[in-house]
Amino acid sequence: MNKYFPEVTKVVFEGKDSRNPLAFRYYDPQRVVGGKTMEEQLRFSMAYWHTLCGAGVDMFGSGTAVRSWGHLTKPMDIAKAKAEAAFEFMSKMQIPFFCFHDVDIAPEGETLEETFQNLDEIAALIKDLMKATGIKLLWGTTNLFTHPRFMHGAATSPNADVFAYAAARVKKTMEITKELGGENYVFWGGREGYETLLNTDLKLELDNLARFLHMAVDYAKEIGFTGQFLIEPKPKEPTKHQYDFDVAAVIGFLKTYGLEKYFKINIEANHATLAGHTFQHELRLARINGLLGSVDANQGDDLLGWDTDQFPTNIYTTTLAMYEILLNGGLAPGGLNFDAKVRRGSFEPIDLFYGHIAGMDAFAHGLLIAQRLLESRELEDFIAERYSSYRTGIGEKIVKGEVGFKELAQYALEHQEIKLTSGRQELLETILNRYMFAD
Ligand code: XLS
Ligand code: CA
Ligand code: CA
Repeated sequence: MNKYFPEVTKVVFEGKDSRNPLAFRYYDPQRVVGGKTMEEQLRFSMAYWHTLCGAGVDMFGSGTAVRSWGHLTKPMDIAKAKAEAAFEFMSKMQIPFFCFHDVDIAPEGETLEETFQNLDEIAALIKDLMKATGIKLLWGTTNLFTHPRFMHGAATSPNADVFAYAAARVKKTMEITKELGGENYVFWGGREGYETLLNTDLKLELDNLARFLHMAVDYAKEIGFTGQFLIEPKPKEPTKHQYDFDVAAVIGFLKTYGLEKYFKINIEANHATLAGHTFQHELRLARINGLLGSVDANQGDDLLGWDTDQFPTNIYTTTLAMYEILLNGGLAPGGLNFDAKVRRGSFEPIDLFYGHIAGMDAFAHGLLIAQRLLESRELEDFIAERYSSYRTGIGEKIVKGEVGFKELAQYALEHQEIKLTSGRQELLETILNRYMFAD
C-alpha cells in the first residue's frame, strides 16, 4: 500500500538521539514498560474524522488541506479512497486501532435505506482492509449532530420522530461496530444539551436521554454486541450547556438512571480543560469510581476557550495522564484515540504524520516517566503519610464507621492541641521535575 502517501515509508523507532522527523524517538512498540509492551499500554488509535475527513475549514475560511484523493468527485469514490488511505496511513504509522462515526466512512444517501446501503458497502471494504493489515476497531459512534434534523438534539430533541430516527442510526452503527469487531462503542452528547431553559423541558430531555441509552443496552444484548459502552463528557460546544458536562455529571447521570453497570467514560483532554478541570482530575475521578474506560488524546490551547483538538505535545500532561492510566491497570479494551487535527496552516499530507508522531512520542515519553515515578513511590508514599492519621486511633475509627458526632466531640474535647503538617506542594513539584528531566 503506497498510493496515497508516497512521500512516507514506514515510521519506525530510532531512539531519542534521532533527528529524523519521520521516526519515533520514544515510541518503541515492543519495548516492555510496566509489564506490558508499549503497544499494549498505549493502544493508539487514529480518529477517522480528523485524519481522513478534516479539510481545514474554519468559520472564516474554506478548506486548505491538500489530499491525494482531492480530485475525486463522486461521494462513494471518495469514501473508498479515504478507507484505503486510512489503512495505508495507519500501517505506515504503526497505529493499531481506529475510531469512526458512521458519516465519516460513508456518505449519507437520499433516503435512510440508501444511507444504510452506503454504510454496508464501505464497512465491507473496511473489513477487508482490517484483515489485510491486522488493524482493529477501537470504537464506533454515530454522528447525531451535523445534519440539520438534529438542530434541537437527537435523544433529547423535543421531536419524537427525531428520537426514533436517531435510534435507527445508532442501531445501524452498532451493528457495523459489531461486524468489525469493535471493542467499544461511544456516545458523545453531540447536541444533547440546551441553549435556553425558556424553551426546554429539562426533566423530559434527561429522562429521554436515559431511555435512549437503556434501549442501546437492550439492543446490544439482543444482537450479542459485547463491546464496552462509553460516554464522552464535554461541558459546552455545540450547545451552551451539554448534559454530559464532565465526569462528575456523567457519574451522577448514570447512577440516577441505573446505567452505571453498562457504561464507562471516554475522557477527552480538551473537554476536561473546557470544563475547568485538568485532564488528570477527570482521569482520576473516573478511575477511583471504576469508570475509566478510554481516552481521547489531544490538548486545548490555554489562551483559546474552545475545543481546538490539537495533537498532544505537553509532556507534563501526558506523564500525569499515563500515571493515572498505569494506576488503572491500563485502558483495555479502551485506548488512546488521537481525536486531534493538524492546524489549518499545516495543510500538507506529511503534516498528518508529524502530528501523529508528536502525539505518539509525547504519550510514550509520558509513559516512561510515569512508570519511573510510580516505581519510586515518591508521590504515593507522601500521600500515604499525609493521611496516616486515618490508619490508627480516632482516624481508624472514623474510617471503620465506629464513631459518630457524640464520640468525636468527646475526643475533640480531650485532644484540643492539633498538629498539622505541610502539604509540600513546591517540593513535590520539584520531585516531579526531577523525573521529567531525568533524561
Ligand atoms: C467532539 C467530540 C467527538 C467525539 C465523537 O467534540 O470530541 O469527536 O469524540 O463523537
Ligand atoms: Ca472526542
Ligand atoms: Ca474535542
